[in-house]
Amino acid sequence: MKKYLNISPEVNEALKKGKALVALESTIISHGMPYPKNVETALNVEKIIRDNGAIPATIAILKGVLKVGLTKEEIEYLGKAKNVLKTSRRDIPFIVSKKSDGATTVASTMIIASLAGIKVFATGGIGGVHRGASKSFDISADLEELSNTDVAVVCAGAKSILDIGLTLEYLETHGVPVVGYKTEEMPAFYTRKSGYKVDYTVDSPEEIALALKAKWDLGLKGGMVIANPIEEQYQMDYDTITAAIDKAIKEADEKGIKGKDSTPFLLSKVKEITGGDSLESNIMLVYNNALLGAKIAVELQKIS
Ligand code: PSU
Ligand code: MN
Repeated sequence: MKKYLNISPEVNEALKKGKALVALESTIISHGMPYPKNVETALNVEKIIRDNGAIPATIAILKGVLKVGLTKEEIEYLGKAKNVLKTSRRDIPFIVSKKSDGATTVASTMIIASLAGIKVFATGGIGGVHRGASKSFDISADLEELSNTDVAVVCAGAKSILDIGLTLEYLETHGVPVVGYKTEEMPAFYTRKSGYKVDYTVDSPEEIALALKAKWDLGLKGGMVIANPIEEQYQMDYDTITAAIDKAIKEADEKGIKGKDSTPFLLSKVKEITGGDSLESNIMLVYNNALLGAKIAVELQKIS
């Protein structure tokens, strides 16, 4: 394992001393937001986590090495690079063997976090069952990972580029709890409402930590989706975002965009159509998730 995994000195020390840690993904940097906002956001997220008593561990694959805890320079590099590959579970073997650079998705970040011993991960949104999946079979590997790998994922729900109802069904089948933080409704990333209910509502980070401990103590493998709605003042107008997403999906269909290109294409189209408003909401919800992730990591550390 040592040959493949490189843990930064700071993260290593935190692991040794039993400090709270929060993993962070890198596809959000390379494919989720434009430069320089992506780098600025990634660095602010790390600061929020530190300010709330935990150590951040941004994860990526650089020259074939699984890196846990990127330096500022490495984050800057990923933010600017054009040839970094979006890396999910199936891509890891080749990114490693070819010594390439890979930005990690939710799925691969969970895998690497778990290898390092990190249990809490904060991001923006998870992948899910795409609209029209009954024909395309496009279901994100993130969902399969959530059913297998013991890492809790704090997100702002799932974007309605996905079929949120089918995503929840899939998670139920695979035994992944979907928990709403101070909400009974599954948030839809840019908006607090989706029309779908979460399985459980929790009102404190401590409650989440207790449920995670129980799950893993009992050997119930897999993660948990902690759905943390975007703050009221930053959410987008429901009709505006719905129209933008519908338009983006139509364009993707017309252009025949499929597979791993689908999510990045839809994200950037929505951003373009909303004239950057969606980017501002996106950034604010990531900060909100970083804050909650740090609090959960601190609570989990107290009881483990
Ligand atoms: N959803 C977002 N923003 C993102 C992603 C999803 O709102 O940046 C990224 C994450 O890295 C996620 C990946 O793991 O897209 C899912 O891609 P796919 O649907 O191809 O599995
Ligand atoms: Mn897909």
